[in-house]
Amino acid sequence: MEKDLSYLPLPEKILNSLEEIDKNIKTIDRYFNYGTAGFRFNEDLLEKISFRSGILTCLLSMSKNSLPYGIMLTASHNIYTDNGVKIAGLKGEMIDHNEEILMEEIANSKNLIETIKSITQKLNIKQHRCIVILGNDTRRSCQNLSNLIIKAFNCFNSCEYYFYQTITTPSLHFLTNVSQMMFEKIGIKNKMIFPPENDYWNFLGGTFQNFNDYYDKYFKKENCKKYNNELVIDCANGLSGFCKDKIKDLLNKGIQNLKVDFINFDCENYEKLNNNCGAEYTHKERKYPLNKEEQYPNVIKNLSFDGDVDRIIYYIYNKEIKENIKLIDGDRLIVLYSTILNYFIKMLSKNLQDQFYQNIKIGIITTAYANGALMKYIEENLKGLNLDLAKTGVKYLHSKARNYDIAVYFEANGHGTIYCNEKLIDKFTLLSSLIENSKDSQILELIQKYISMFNPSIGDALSSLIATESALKVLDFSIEDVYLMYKELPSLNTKISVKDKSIFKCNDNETKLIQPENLQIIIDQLVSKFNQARAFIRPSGTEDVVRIYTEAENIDDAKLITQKLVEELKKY
Ligand code: G16
Repeated sequence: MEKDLSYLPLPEKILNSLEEIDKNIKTIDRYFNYGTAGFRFNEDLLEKISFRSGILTCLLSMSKNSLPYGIMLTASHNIYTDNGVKIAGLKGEMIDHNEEILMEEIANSKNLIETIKSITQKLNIKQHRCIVILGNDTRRSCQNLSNLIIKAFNCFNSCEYYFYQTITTPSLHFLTNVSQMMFEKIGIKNKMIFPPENDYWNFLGGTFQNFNDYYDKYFKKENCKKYNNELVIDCANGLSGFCKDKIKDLLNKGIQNLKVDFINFDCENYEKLNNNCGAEYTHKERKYPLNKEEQYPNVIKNLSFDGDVDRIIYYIYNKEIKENIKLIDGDRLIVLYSTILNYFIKMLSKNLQDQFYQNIKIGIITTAYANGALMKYIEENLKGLNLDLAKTGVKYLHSKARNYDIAVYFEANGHGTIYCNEKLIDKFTLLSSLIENSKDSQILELIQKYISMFNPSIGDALSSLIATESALKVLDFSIEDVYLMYKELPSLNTKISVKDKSIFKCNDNETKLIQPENLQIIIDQLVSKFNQARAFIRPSGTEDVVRIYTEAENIDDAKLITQKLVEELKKY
């Protein structure tokens, strides 16, 4: 970045007060990196990072002419003793790579004042008004860490902030986006008015109801026969437990006869968070979460959220199956959403259908964790949709999604959304101009109403929930029908601790290790001995572990490959 001398330095008084607070916070001697989903460490390591993240978020807002930014305190799927700081930037999306670099610079600075001065210059800050919102999950360390962030806000004379307190991660991203729209509407000269949290719930409830009412009015022919209208939600003892009544109300808005019950909703006993329950547990262990079998043994359709409600994993209950349970994971959600989009598009008259596929570029984005059978299914059944692989982390999938008009992006772990490009509205207008009959216009409207249920900023488990239930109802699918759409290859997800995970470096889409080179040679030789086998190793960006993914023609082969790789990793 070129030096620009026209920036406006922060007054010494502010710098001194920031330094005064900072020096009283315990310094930890290690490097902190902004990982897959922000800074994520044990709660004891996060005090300085939180305070300094508060400072940088203010500077980022200043650099964008006071555009509101957001901070979320959460460690999502991690153990209750961890926590994390994640920043929501433009449009409520994850911050960009340059902003992440500044986050690391300030978090690791040995001379805070000098670093702030240099960042102020790099960002070419020309005014000091900043607007920030803050939210946190249900962890015990949130109160202390949020206080530290607020201390940072209070050091700036012209900081306007709103603290939403306990709130889900996707809603904080959503509200950052709404705050930015609000700010632009109010005009830079006026005092900021922050959107209430209810704007988020109204968005979900409104779009859910709107889609289902419209479908029932213009398209519904007969009552559902296969749709399961009983659902049990596992709250991971986290944020969805905190807002379970709102979730119940939300579901009633779109599908009145859906009977919903909750398990694992105790978010007051901290140590229960994600413990033998939640989306990460169900997905990785492939076991029923705690209390499911005891409390609701007769309900077939179930789902688990993760701690901060950005991931969702459906599972099918069958009392005969105790291990390797049947999941509707992110892979299968991709198939379901692509299927319903295709189903709507195919309802259009032939000419408009062709125009749709020609003008609107639809993509499917996933990661190396996607099952080999999903890739095959897309190739064979969803022709015309482009498939793209990204690195783990929704921020990477989201950035690839920008290359499409509509992108269905999901990680196998249940984190994702349907992204729509800004140009999509113009493209729909173009298609509308070609319409010759009113049915086509209703179908285009229906498609738009369907995709409007998805959180535009980030993966959101509640958006996925209402979009899944709507799709199941429209297609009149039982949850088993989704599972039977393709036969997955048996796979295993394993994690192990190593001395230093930073020595493991991957290629762009994380399918191979670049370093240690000989370990990749071992993986290649090993998988070549088995049918349809694939394996990769990558360092986690949210936990202090290395992850192993293995898939093969049968589970015994997958277990054997995993076992050998675990042995190899013990050498590191
Ligand atoms: C976060 C990210 C996800 C990622 C997951 C695991 O999820 O948002 O995109 O898949 O971590 O990442 P890693 O394998 O690098 O540890 P969450 O739900 O914990 O925020």
